[in-house]
Amino acid sequence: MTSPITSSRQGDILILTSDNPPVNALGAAVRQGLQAGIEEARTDDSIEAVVIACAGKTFFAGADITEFGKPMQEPSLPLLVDAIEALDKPVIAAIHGTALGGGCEVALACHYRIAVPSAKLGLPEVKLGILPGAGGTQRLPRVAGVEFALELAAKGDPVSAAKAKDAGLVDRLAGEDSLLADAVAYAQEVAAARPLPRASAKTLTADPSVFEAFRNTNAKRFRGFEAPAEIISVIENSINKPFAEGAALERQGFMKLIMSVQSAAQRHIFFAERKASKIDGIAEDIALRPINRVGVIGAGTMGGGISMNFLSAGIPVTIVEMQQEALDRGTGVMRKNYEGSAAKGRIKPEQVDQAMGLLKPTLALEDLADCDLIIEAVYESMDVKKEVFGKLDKIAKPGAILASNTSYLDIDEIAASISRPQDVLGLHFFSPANVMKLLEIVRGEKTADDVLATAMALSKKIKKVAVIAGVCHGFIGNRMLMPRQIEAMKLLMEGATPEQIDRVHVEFGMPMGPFQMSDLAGVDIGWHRDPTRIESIRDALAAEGRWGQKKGAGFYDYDEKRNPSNSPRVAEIIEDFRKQTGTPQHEVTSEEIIERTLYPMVNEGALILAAGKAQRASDIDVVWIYGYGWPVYRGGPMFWADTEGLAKIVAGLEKHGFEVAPLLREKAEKGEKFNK
Ligand code: TC6
Repeated sequence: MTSPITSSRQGDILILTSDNPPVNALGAAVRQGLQAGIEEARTDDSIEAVVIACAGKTFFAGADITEFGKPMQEPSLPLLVDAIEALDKPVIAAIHGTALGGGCEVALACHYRIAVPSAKLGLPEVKLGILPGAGGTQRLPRVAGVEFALELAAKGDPVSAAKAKDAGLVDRLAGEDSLLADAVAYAQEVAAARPLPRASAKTLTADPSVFEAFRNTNAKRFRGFEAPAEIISVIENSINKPFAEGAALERQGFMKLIMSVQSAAQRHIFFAERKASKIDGIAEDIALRPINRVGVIGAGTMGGGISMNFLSAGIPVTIVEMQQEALDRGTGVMRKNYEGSAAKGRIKPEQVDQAMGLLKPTLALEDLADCDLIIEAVYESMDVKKEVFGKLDKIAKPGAILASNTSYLDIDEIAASISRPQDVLGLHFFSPANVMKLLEIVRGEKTADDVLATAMALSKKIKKVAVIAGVCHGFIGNRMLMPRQIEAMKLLMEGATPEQIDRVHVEFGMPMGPFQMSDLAGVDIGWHRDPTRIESIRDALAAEGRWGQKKGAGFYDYDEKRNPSNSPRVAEIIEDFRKQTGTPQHEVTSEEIIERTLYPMVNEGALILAAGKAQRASDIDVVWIYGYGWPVYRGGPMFWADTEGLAKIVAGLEKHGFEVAPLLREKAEKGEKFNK
């Protein structure tokens, strides 16, 4: 087998180039090739310095994650980076694309680092539930300071080459198109310089208060995760110690984390997210429909948020409303949102006008005639949606994709009501649509393959994580949410309190529990259709104007800053309902809450899977991670069920009288898992 590493010479400079598409992951063959190259440099007296570079779109983007959990082939990455650093001739890392994880650690082991301005550097291991295990926790703080290292390694977000240079992680910026030439020139310049700047030779020092301050500032972000805490403590415990001692602590931490369920869960999601974009039965190279202008019907919260996704990606949007006032209000909110992002430094000030300049507000539906994709975000009613689609059928140009943002309604029924069902699909954005990463792409019975593939490709352009869902009530996410909400209400009736149920969910790792979610979304949803009806606790709250956060009262009371507190009035309402219905009371435990609210979600997931409404179990996990904030360290509901044991889930469901989904039972009996 040919090595992915080629060695070539420019005068007395040895150039080692890796070509291991797609991302130059540091798999065994790459490590072996690099080791051989370093050995060549060590033994060949005519070589004065070495440049390590990569072909293709990026510098090494990390260790090869697919090798984790398998027997390690020599040389290990820690051994390789130590060998690079130990070479008695200068080694220069020539960085483009992304130098991530093990790739960044290779760069840190090099004596000099030169990068193109567009490059990014980072230690994202924490996002896979592990820590930089090839000296990264030790070399980075020595090179760029403890605070910078904590930011990079414990949070995992990469930095630009310019920031890396300011911090000392990059020594020099190259021309965008002359990286190799600049790196070789750099190598010639430093070829004779001694002593070689070795990161490991420096002493790691820091003010001890830095660590506590960092933990406190990021407590919310790190809640529930094991890896950030381990990374911080490895760096903290290495202060004033020789490199070898710190490296040994790092190794211990790495071995502990790589075996953890959290890391398995996070790695599962890494691959699940990428797998979700593959559509079964559709060739990856299918010709896509061009999308040069998008139409959005409805300038409310949803329509505005949806539009912003396209504007931010540079795609012009025509937005339609029925009344001038609503149109002005909607576009005003969009501008305010952009201005808010600019004030927080998330976008550049000039990007506000750039994005808004791509927006064409109008009151005329006919103005959508030149749009390639039209998304309706109007009132959630089948009659209203059909009326809108009927009009679009006449207005839209041939081949335009017609999408509904419905959360529940039957896409096939909408499609069947017009003359071009093949162009219809669901694009279910999650609120706030400009923020939430998830997009459910709903595949109708007649949706054309190229329509689906175009939507998937577009989702990447607007930086969404998209999942294909089949037509069913609530699609994947909301369909699974329903049994959870129903059980949570039943538990209230049987003796639990909203705060108890919410607490169990938050302790599990969810951003909020079922009642906090109701208060955020609106307790009054669905109630306005018949405000005289008071058949449930929800109805009673809505009838009293307790519509949730927007009214300062829902399942909780809220102060002006929206801080919640327990509501004596809600307790009374619950008690009244318990008495009226004569519901037997018992003491509800945390275990029962988990079994009765989360197990039925897994059960529903199994039904969805068996009915082909999700392509794969991992897609369901992706929906819950990106649409509802399921803790990524638990890998999504189906992965979590696998780790709990499917037999345990089945037993729990049976104990509480649920009908077990046949697929779940079958897998439990065979000892199988949803995710292999
Ligand atoms: C580490 O380094 C630990 C070190 C310590 C050791 C002791 N390995 O994301 P894309 C695949 S941990 C294997 O769509 P992009 C990916 O699955 C690692 N495979 O591309 C996909 O395969 P598919 C630390 C990998 O241009 C294909 O490459 N590093 C790896 O949108 C394309 O990926 C990271 O965590 C990998 N490391 O983004 C970085 N990376 O085509 C992880 C990617 O079969 N990678 N693949 O579906 C990324 O963040 C992004 O891939 C990217 C490129 C920004 C490099």
